[in-house]
Amino acid sequence: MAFENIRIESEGGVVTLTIDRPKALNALNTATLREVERALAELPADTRALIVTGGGDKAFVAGADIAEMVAMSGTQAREFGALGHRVFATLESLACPTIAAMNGFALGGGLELALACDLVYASEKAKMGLPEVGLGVIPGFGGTQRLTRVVGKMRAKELVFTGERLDAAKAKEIGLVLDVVPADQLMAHCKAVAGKLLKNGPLAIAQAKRAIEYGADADLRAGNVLEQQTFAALFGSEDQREGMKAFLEKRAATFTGR
Ligand code: DAK
Repeated sequence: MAFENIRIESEGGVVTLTIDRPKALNALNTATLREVERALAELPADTRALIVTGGGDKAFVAGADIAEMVAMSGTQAREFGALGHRVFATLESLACPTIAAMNGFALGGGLELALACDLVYASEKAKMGLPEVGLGVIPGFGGTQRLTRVVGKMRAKELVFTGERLDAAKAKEIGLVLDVVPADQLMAHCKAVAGKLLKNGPLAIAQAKRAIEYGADADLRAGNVLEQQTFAALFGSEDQREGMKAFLEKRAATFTGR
């Protein structure tokens, strides 16, 4: 698959998707979002983890593309917003875990992209925020919703109303990123996390992700029903038999994802 604005690399079940328009600090325009959409639809069947990062040495993603948005009509903005929402929802719904390796500026749509990933790790030089109100608009790719669910309503309001840019340490303090690592160790760190996931049953991780994702937006009783169903759904799978047999036989499990 040929792409102009992104790169896809795959190694041992870990796919790395790099938004790669360093001249525009990896800003998301329609063409880039369409390429991400296509890449997600065409992920290799054996993908066990996806790492999302930015090309060049400055930015993860500096936002939606302001040069493309400046002259949009309301109808075009609706289409652009729908595309972004669709792509980020697809990313969020992947069965495999997704990791944002936030290697620099993650502003506007860039932070929204990270927020659609399961786990976010930042380099020490990452800077993030939702500065859209300074451009006369509001976050349009899910930022008002996903940020609120991660950091709470009041902190989300502060960040969206002020458009303030946080450094990585402050972002970690408020739970917006999991860990902060030196820039030259970020990818190794994310790959090491992916390596830990690879040892576990992919079907189990997929069901756990589903229970947490859907359960987080449900009331406790509905969430617990969902957990019971996803738990039961794993029984009878080859992975469940293999995982438990391997424990009893005191050996490492070999999971097939079936
Ligand atoms: N869009 C387009 N180009 C961008 C860009 C962006 N978001 N960010 C940077 N660039 C371009 C710059 O224009 C510059 O291009 P040239 O002048 O070289 O042609 C190049 O990248 C390098 O940027 P700088 O020269 O500015 O680099 P600096 O190191 O000086 O500054 C910076 C880095 C990240 C602080 C600065 O570039 C910056 O402030 N960038 C804009 C950040 C930003 O405001 N991001 C939020 C974008 S708004 C919606 C849908 C979506 C959204 C809203 C509504 N609807 C459907 C309604 C989402 C909105 C956003 O994400």
